[in-house]
Amino acid sequence: MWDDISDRLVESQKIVFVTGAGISQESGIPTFRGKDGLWRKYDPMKLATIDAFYEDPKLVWEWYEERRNNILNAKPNAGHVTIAELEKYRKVSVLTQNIDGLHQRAGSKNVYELHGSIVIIKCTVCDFRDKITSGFSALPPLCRCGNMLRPDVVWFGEALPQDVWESAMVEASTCDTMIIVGTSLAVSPANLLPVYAKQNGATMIEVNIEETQMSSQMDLSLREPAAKALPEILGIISSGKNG
Ligand code: BJW
Ligand code: ZN
Repeated sequence: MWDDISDRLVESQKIVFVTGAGISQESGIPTFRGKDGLWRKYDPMKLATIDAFYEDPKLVWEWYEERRNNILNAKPNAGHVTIAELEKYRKVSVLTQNIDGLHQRAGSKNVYELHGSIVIIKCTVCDFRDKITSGFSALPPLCRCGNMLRPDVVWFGEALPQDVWESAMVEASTCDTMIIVGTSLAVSPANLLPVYAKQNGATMIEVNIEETQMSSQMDLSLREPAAKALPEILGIISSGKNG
């Protein structure tokens, strides 16, 4: 299996990564679904929708402040660093559902944040939008215009940023290799990106400790943590050798 795939990896010109919470798990950031996932402890509909926000903005903000604090203290792991390193060898882009900014902090240049960013804060009414890394003394924080601020992330029922989504569709449809890392592929429309790549005939590789709903369509599934599997892939590409 590896023999065939390593040939194709060595020949690849454009690699697109689709990443999810699993890649940051080894940086100490919890995933959403699965054994220790956030949605085991919290109800997504009470925290990650606009209705929930207006219902109890303080509760939603407390949850985000705790996560912002954890994320700002987290460091990219070998998975993120390997993807950034691959840019030395191939054309690489990263379509991430993560809001933690760890790909950029690891050095990746072409990162598309499908679900926004937890460090960007925007006003619910006016066009204020800025990067804010310090904590807020009162929750919910208010904008200079007097209305509530919110994290610039995409909640359920909200559209993805249109320019990011359009670029992501183009990237997915034009790659020769797609590597899907640490995502359950349970959330749409991000879970369509592998479908676009597959339709374009891309080599499909999945890195996930568990099976996903697209596992059967993969050319290779690596059932290993991202920080272990991605350096193996880099090793094959950078050496230009098979196996
Ligand atoms: C490892 C590992 C290791 C662990 N190494 N692997 C019914 C009702 C309402 C809505 C819908 C509905 N049916 C469908 C919808 C649409 C909805 C949706 O898909 N819902 C499904 C859950 C059913 N989607 C939306 O609402 C989206 N918007 C939309 O569709 O808009 C339409 C529209 C169009 C036009 C106008 C208006 C609207 C928006 C989706 C937004 C998702 N937001 C969140 C929260 C972001 C903010 C925040 O973080 O606070 O995004 S939810 C959460 O899920 C987060 C993630 O990005 C996303 C995906 O999760 P991910 O990354 O896959 O993580 P997990 O935990 O699921 O998986 C981790 C994986 O890693 C696992 O497989 C592990 O095995 C693996 N793993 N450790 C390798 N070390
Ligand atoms: Zn405002």
